[in-house]
Amino acid sequence: MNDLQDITYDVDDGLAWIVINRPDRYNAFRGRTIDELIRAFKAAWADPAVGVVALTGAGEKAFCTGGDQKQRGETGDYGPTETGLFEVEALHRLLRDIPKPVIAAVNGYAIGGGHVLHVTCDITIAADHAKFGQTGPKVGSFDAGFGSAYLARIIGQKRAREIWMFCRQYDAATAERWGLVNAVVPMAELRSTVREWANDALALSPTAVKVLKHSFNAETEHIAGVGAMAFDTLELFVETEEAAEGIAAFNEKRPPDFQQFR
Ligand code: S0N
Repeated sequence: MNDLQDITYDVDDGLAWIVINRPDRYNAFRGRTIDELIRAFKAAWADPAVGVVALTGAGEKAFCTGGDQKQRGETGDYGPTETGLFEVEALHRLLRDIPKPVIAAVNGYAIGGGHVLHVTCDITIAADHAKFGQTGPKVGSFDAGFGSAYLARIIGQKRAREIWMFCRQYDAATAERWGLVNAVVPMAELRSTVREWANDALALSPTAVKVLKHSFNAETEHIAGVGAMAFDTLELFVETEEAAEGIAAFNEKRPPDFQQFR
């Protein structure tokens, strides 16, 4: 993998590490980041030397804080991409479809579209300082596909609705209690813990694991249809003054004022 700017990709003894490498933006993604993530996950899928994939963020502040709000404030979109499309929905599909376990190693904030990324991974292992939450209704966006409906399958309707309707942040202990993460460890042990989990998975029959992953997916596959409609709706919504108020408020470091849109 060459020409990577926003991520790094390394394979270590059967485990592919994909690292979102934009720490000055708290590992928020732009269009290019999504393109590179898609390339990396496809490379891991195609490589017979890879049996498990880990997704994490650079540094200790953030796993990923979703769409790059500074970029969005400047240009109204997430910047140029290879195809002209902003392919975050395709990335969600790929995280589900790649027939190998994907572990989110949450090394800090998993917020907004970054929270959706860990939700879509098979397993989440979090550092004990990690924070979780959605911000869409605060910043003029939403993920009404896997980010909400699949989230509710994982932690239940009441808690999923709380996350999206109140936009609070939750610590790692709460996330573990809710079943949103599989394990919580000190930051210093995050990578080694992922390595141990990967070793256990790498010892198993890849075909059995592949078929099991497809079976787990099948039960929630219909959410992709709702998600497609939701992303179409989001494209229209982000053009509105209501959405613009959310982005402007974040970039001006003030609370949004949505009163006139009620
Ligand atoms: C993570 C938070 C809670 C951290 O707060 P804290 O500790 O107070 O630090 P800050 O001072 O706020 O942040 C430190 C520096 O990092 C920058 N930064 C943080 N997050 C982002 C970001 N997402 N984009 C760009 N920069 C970011 C800060 O600006 C700050 O920099 P300096 O020091 O230079 O000021 C807090 O930072 C926070 O709440 N962040 C924003 C989280 C957020 O709202 N993310 C976006 C949520 N929405 C999405 O992800 C949806 C995108 C999407 O999927 C989509 C899909 C398809 C079609 C359209 C869309 C769409 O949305 O348009």
